[in-house]
Amino acid sequence: MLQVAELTEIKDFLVGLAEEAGVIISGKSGKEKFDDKKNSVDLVTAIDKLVESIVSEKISAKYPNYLFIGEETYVEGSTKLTDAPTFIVDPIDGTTNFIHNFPYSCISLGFSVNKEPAVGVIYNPHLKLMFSAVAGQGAYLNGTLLPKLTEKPLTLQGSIIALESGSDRDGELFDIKMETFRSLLDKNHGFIHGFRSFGSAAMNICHVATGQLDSYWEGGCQMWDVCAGWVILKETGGLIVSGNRDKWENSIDSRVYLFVRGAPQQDQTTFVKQFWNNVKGELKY
Ligand code: LIP
Repeated sequence: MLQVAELTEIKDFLVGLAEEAGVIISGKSGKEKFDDKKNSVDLVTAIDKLVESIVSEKISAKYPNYLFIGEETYVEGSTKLTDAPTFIVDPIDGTTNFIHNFPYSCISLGFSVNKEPAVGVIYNPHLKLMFSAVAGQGAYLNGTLLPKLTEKPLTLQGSIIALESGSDRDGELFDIKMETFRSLLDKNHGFIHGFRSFGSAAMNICHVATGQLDSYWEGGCQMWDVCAGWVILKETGGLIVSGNRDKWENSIDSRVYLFVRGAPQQDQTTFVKQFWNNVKGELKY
């Protein structure tokens, strides 16, 4: 069992790494050629790979006994998340934003133990937003403790929710997402105040943690997109359930998520049930 002191040291180390990576990310934003991954809206640049390589090397040098999973070296069907202490890293979350020089790309540095996020650091170098958390020790934005939002009322209709199209743009997954979006906005169904789509899972989760967003729903993103934000959100009283109906338990590698800001527990429960009533099918990955 890792002690708080070691987890805090890991957090501090990751903050330094994030700042180093941030210089590269902000300096190269909007200037890089890109390649397709699974299709022409699932993109990667040489900087994604460079930042992951730098981060991986420094982490492995300092913590040789812990494992590393990164977006750009992950091998589908081969790389497995285990209970072992593991760094889970997205070198540039919001790569499409990075390519377009839209200031919502960030580095997301997570650390899990027994598959539970224990440390999270997310840094947006364009907006100079450094989010960090150690499980049980609070979440911070630029060194200031973020409040637990357990008294702030929450309703579905009165919410703004982050919704992402993701990179699956045809077939059943796409149809379920579009029909769910419509139902949430429809005056005769969710009639929510609105949706936002920042193109970065990690930043979406951070804005839910601060209460600026009330919730974020996505299927298809991965453990490296959510690991760091997971612990940051939990430290502000947030709730994380499946993005599919009636699944109150979730895991960082499920690929289907509903993140809900801190609020009175009954409000969170009612919100989740009402949200699930608008989900138009089961997202399977
Ligand atoms: C992105 C996620 C986002 C998702 C995008 C993409 P990346 O991660 O943060 O939530 O909608 O499709 O997966 O690829 O920029 O690291």
